[in-house]
Amino acid sequence: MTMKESRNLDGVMAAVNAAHSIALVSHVSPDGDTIGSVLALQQGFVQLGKHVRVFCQDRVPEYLRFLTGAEHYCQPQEVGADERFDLLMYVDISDETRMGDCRALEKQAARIAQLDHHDTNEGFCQENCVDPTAPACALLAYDLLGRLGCDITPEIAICLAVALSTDTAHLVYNSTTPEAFRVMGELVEAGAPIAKVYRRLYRERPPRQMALLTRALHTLTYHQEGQITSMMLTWQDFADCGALTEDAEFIANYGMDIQGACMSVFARENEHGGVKLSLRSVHPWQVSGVATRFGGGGHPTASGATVALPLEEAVRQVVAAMKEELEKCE
Ligand SMILES: [Mn+2]
Repeated sequence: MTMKESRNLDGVMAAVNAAHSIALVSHVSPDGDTIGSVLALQQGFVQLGKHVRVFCQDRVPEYLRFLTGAEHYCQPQEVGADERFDLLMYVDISDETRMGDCRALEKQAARIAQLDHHDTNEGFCQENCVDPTAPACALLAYDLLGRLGCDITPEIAICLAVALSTDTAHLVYNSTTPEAFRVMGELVEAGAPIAKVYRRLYRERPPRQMALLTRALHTLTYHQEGQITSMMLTWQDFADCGALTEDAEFIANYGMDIQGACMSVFARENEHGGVKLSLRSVHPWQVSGVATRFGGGGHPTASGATVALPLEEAVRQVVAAMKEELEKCE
């Protein structure tokens, strides 16, 4: 099967065409792909004369607030009880927990559709375009906008470039397809300033994030002769650094930046007392199975879960599960 054949946008496209009022939803703890794709779709749908609102349970992280339209995000509680949407569209939402409180919007929507690229997605909407061969939802959003005849303005191009870049680490992950490079080329042509996007997303950081990174690296532990690495942060670390949960997102990848590492876990306490786990692996090792065991999900080499365990116990259990995965592969 070619990539294009596995991506059927017809149902979603018809649903968009038939709708006047559309609600777009980003996932909880939003990343660049879910935010950039939603904001690009919003601007494109507005060109078509649609009335569009964008939702996320959580706040847009600071590093994404420069994107056009980011200030329009609402929380689901801000919707009036009598407000109706012709179409509710989930974007980059792997399962029925990832929209969080936005799920409440379903009862005010006539139709529900989704664009997603997680291979754990079971197609829980009426119209599903789920393409696990796409390294980012941005490619589906770009495809959809093109087919709807929308103009890719420089503002839309930046949103999509950010979305594509964040899920591929600026086109370097193993998941990066030739299509991703082609689309990025077209986005650059449409006005996306790619060097600026790179510096903004990956190089410049507020001092509080550097302080968190320093603390996390202090906890770096090697298991199984360094094939598994772990790092952790307590909620007190966040408080001491004046940081928020979202400030730690970038740290997960450091666990894989060590020679010989096959899998890594980065665990941090959240303000509710739970522990958020970010799991990473290098191909061919997979962490999505481990994430599923802890009630989470995601991509084969980048997954996550949230557990109600003490921090150190959470790490111990995940490392034990990773050991089992390693043994399976050997
Ligand atoms: Mn994504």
